[in-house]
Order: sequence, then C-alpha cells, then structure tokens
Amino acid sequence: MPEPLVLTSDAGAVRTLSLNRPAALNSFTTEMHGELMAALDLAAGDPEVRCLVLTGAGRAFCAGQDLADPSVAPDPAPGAAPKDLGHVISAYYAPLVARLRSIPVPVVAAVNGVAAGAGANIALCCDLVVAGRSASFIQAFTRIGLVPDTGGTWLLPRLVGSARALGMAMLGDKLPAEETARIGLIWQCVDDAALPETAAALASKLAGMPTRALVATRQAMAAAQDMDLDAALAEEARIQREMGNANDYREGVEAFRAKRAPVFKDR
Ligand code: T3D
Repeated sequence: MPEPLVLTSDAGAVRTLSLNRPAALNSFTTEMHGELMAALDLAAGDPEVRCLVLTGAGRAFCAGQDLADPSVAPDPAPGAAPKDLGHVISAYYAPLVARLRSIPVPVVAAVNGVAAGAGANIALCCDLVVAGRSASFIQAFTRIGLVPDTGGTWLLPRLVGSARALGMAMLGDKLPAEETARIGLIWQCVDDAALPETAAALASKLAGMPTRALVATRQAMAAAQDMDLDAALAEEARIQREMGNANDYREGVEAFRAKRAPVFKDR
C-alpha cells in the first residue's frame, strides 16, 4: 500500500489533516489534491467533526505546486507546447479554495514550516492561522514568472492592505512567521514546540463553540468586503434571523441565564 498523501487523525471533535509528501516539502501533485479534497468532503459530511486542523508532515507546511510534476512543468524540448496552467488552477486550486472557504466547520492552519506559493495561500484561506516561529510565508509565484493564485490576489490585499500585498507578491521574499503575525497576515506565531498544543487548544475551543454561527461569521465577513455599509447591515439582519431560529442560540441564552456552560450541537 502506498503511503497516504494526506494523513487523518481525530481527537474528540477535532480532525487533523496532514499533507504528507515531506521529501518534496508537501508540494501538490494531482494525487495529493484528490486525497485532500476527499478528506475535506469526508470531514464536511461527518457530523462528529466540529473543527479541522490543516498541517504538514515533516519540516514544511507546503511548498505549493510540485514543480517536478511533468504534467505541469514546462517541457524543455525546443518548440514543446506550453502546459495549460489555467487548467491546473481551475481544476485543482480554485475548487480547493472554494471547499476550504465553504466547509461547514471552522478550519485552523497549523503552519509548521515554510508555506510557499499555493501552499501559503492555502494556509491563509483557513479561518485561523497559527504558525511556529521557524515557519515562513513566501509568495513564490513571481520567482518563477507567475502571478499569485489560490486566492492570493483576493486574500492578500484584504488581509494586509494593497501596499503590503503588492510588496509580498511582487518581491516574493520570505516573510518570517513572527513578521506575518505582526502585520496581521496570520492570527498567531508561537514557539515551534508549542505549535501542536496551541493549534489543538484553538481547535478544541472552536469545536465547542456554535459551529453554524462560526461558519456564518466567515461567510458574512467575506461577503461584506464587497458591500457598502447599508448592504452589510441588511445582510447581518438576514443572517441573524437565521441564527435566531437555530437551537444553538436558544442554548446559548439559556446557558447564560442558568450560569452554566453551553452545549452547542448545531452544525
Ligand atoms: O501549475 C502551476 O505551476 C500553477 C500553479 C502554481 C501554484 C504554485 O504554488 S506556484 C509556486 C510553486 N512553489 C515554489 O515555487 C516553491 C519552490 N520551493 C522553494 O522555493 C524552496 O524549496 C522553499 C523556499 C519552499 C524551501 O527551501 P529549502 O531550502 O528549505 O528547501 P529545498 O532544499 O529547496 O527543498 C527541499 C526538497 O523539496 C528539494 O528536493 P531534493 O533536492 O531534496 O530532492 C526540493 O526540490 C523539493 N521541493 C521544494 N519545493 C518543491 C519541491 N519539489 C517540487 N516542487 C516544489 N514546489
């Protein structure tokens, strides 16, 4: 049996998915895309899973596209036809971003080492990003003549403003995790040794929270970026009406009034 390219482990209601091609810094092949999507679909459909952690096996989080993949890398033969990278993005990376942004549970990225190219933007697509101090983020695209993909053009200016987004994307420099936390690109930078327990604690906390409200918060904040204030206020009213009809709201208020811990169950 070949080694799985995505490892799955459960601890209570938290499922951890680890990208598992450490010799190539967990860079993406089509097979790894397939295994990751299947694992995300399984988690989305499993009512016992209330939070996901995405991380990498070995010393890296993910180095983006596997540049040794012959179906993607340019053929050095003179006159060889160029590969259709648009297809690679539309068939693999765009659906992965859409899945991560719509999955019905919160997602924590535990960035354990370098996150480059699509690997960086996959981490940044997650709801909370926590990184070990030795980790780094590289918008590696321009280094090889490409533009940011995997949601980078949308995410980066929203996370850190267009001046920093353009600097990161055009220069392609390695940003240490500590600096990314300082500029608000990620949620938190912790000592390497503390990363697993920090990510687990964050995920466990999120797993005990009202899942539906967390996911609606992700969606509402993303949608509001393209709205004026009046539209955002109207959207908040629409979503809050939905939340008000859910069991978790009743449970949250009852628990508050009874001075006990709430037990949220909606998903
Ligand atoms: O289809 C398309 O191309 C469109 C989609 C694009 C999406 C993208 O993600 S484009 C960006 C692709 N990624 C990169 O350009 C990053 C390439 N990697 C690096 O720049 C460096 O490896 C790192 C900065 C990430 C880490 O550097 P370092 O010094 O810590 O490690 P290393 O020695 O460079 O790499 C270790 C091994 O991993 C090495 O293999 P070896 O020599 O030990 O057998 C290296 O070749 C391999 N590796 C690292 N990144 C990739 C990779 N192999 C294939 N693809 C990679 N992306």
